[in-house]
Amino acid sequence: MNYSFLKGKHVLVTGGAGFIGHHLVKNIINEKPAKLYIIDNLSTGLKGNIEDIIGLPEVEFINEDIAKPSSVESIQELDYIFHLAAVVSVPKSFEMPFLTHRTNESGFINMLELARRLKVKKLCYASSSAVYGEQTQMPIKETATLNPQSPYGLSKLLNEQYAKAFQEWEYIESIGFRFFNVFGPGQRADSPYSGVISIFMDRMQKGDPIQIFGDGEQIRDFVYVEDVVQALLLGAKSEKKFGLFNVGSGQTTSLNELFEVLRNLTHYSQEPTYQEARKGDIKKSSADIGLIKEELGYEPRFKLKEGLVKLLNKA
Ligand code: UD2
Repeated sequence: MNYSFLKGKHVLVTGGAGFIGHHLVKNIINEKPAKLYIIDNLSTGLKGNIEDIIGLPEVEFINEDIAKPSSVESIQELDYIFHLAAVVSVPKSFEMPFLTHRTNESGFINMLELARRLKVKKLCYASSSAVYGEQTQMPIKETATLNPQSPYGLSKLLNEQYAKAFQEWEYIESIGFRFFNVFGPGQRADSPYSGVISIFMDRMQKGDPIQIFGDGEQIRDFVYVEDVVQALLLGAKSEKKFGLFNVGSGQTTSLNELFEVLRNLTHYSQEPTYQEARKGDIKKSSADIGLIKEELGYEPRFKLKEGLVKLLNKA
């Protein structure tokens, strides 16, 4: 893909030390932007993810909380915002609804104000499949009736509504991406809030026991992180003034199937233990990716197994 539109531009990535963010930052740097700002308060992101990038003369790392207006005060010129900083876990959002609200909603409004102040060309931001909640029709299209079932899902829905309103009121152009289950290298495995693939992979490699919450028949669309980066960059490049798109692989896998694939890849010999489903856990989550393919030219490049092999080899 050609993302040379970023050459010589001023770009901000929030959450740039995080899982998706550091992959995005590496892709952006290759396009030779004039300036790349990275804001991250390192609450879940790791400075080590971007250590080599922080040293570059065109990069400015701002170790700040995105919900504070002061975090962006020093920025005086900007073409694109990629806003990924957020509380990203459904269980954590139940435990800490205020923190989720503050980070995800105040942080988003801070980005809208910044986009307005500096007349940014496009605000590309992480929404989530969590805006859908439990749905009956699979795969899920963007036109589905939204039904968030966690403080996290609610916060992302509010982001989308603000984005829509600010396009009408203030002419701010934005594209929101409803990420399904993103996986890949650099996703942390060391917290109960980590993604299931990173947890399973880590435990299998260490020979530790694995828990499956619920009956394991819940289905997910697991999308490789480089495909998510592709979607974000296509969004920034697009002429669309407003958009909301699913970002997935277009394929679904049950947790039991995932366990088997990973078990074979890692030669893990133990059986999982089944435990009660987690609060807010969605049974079926399957992405229809027709719209993003058609409108942005998105084409996922990694099937689940390929992505898992890359992850295993830490590509
Ligand atoms: C994903 C997103 C979340 C939000 C949500 C929307 C990730 C990491 N999280 O949450 O941000 O967008 O979708 O619905 O992509 N599980 C186990 N054992 C474990 C860990 C997890 O069985 O040790 C189960 C978990 O209960 C769930 C499934 O695996 O049914 C996937 O869990 P997850 O935390 O990776 O992602 P999910 O779908 O809850």
